[in-house]
Amino acid sequence: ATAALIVAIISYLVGAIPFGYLIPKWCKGIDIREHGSGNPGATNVLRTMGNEWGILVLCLDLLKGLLPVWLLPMWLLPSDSPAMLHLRVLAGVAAIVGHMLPVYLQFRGGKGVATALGVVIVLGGWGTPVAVSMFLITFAAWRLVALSSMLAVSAFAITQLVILYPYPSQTWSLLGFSVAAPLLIIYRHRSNIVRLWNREEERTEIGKRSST
Ligand code: NKO
Repeated sequence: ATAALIVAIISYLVGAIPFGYLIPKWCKGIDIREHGSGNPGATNVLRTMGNEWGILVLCLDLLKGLLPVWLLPMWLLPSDSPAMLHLRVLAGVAAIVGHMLPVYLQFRGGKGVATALGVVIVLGGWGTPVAVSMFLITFAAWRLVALSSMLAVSAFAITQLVILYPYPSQTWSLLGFSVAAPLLIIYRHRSNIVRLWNREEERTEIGKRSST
């Protein structure tokens, strides 16, 4: 129980580091909240500052999910502990919630896609390659990052459900995560859903830069 509390707090604080806000502020003096979609995420940084900056934020936000899930449970539990999976899931949820609701930014954070990708790279399972493939194929077709993100997390949830459902007693935490994280991420995209519905969502062209 103590290990769980330590993991939850540290993962939250790591997830809450708002790289999508800090990188534009530190490197160019830009307040990302006043540009593009206003979202402090990789897509909006790419849209506002260019490809290389977007990729930098993507990598940093991904590490916020990957490192806590990978390292903290490994340090705190013996490697054969049956609680390992549950502690990893807890770390993942805390990091994603930290990204979405960061203390450092009055709880106005990002949408959690890049951080969730970092989490599921460690948690593993077939959902991850399926989600990444779904993202790449639909992005190639439509260039709408928010739509591709929502389709990717939906594909993740469905794949994980189909694969884990026969083993509910060992994998209940991962099963719960696999449904809850995509729902949270889609909920964070509600402004994008309205724009997509009204055909106002901006397409993201890799290589071009919109007005700053
Ligand atoms: O500014 O509102 P915006 O257009 O920026 O941004 C919408 C966008 C916000 O997300 C991001 C991060 C972009 C990351 C792109 C790489 C995603 C690769 C595949 C994701 C699979 C995740 C699976 C997680 C399962 C829980 O959407």
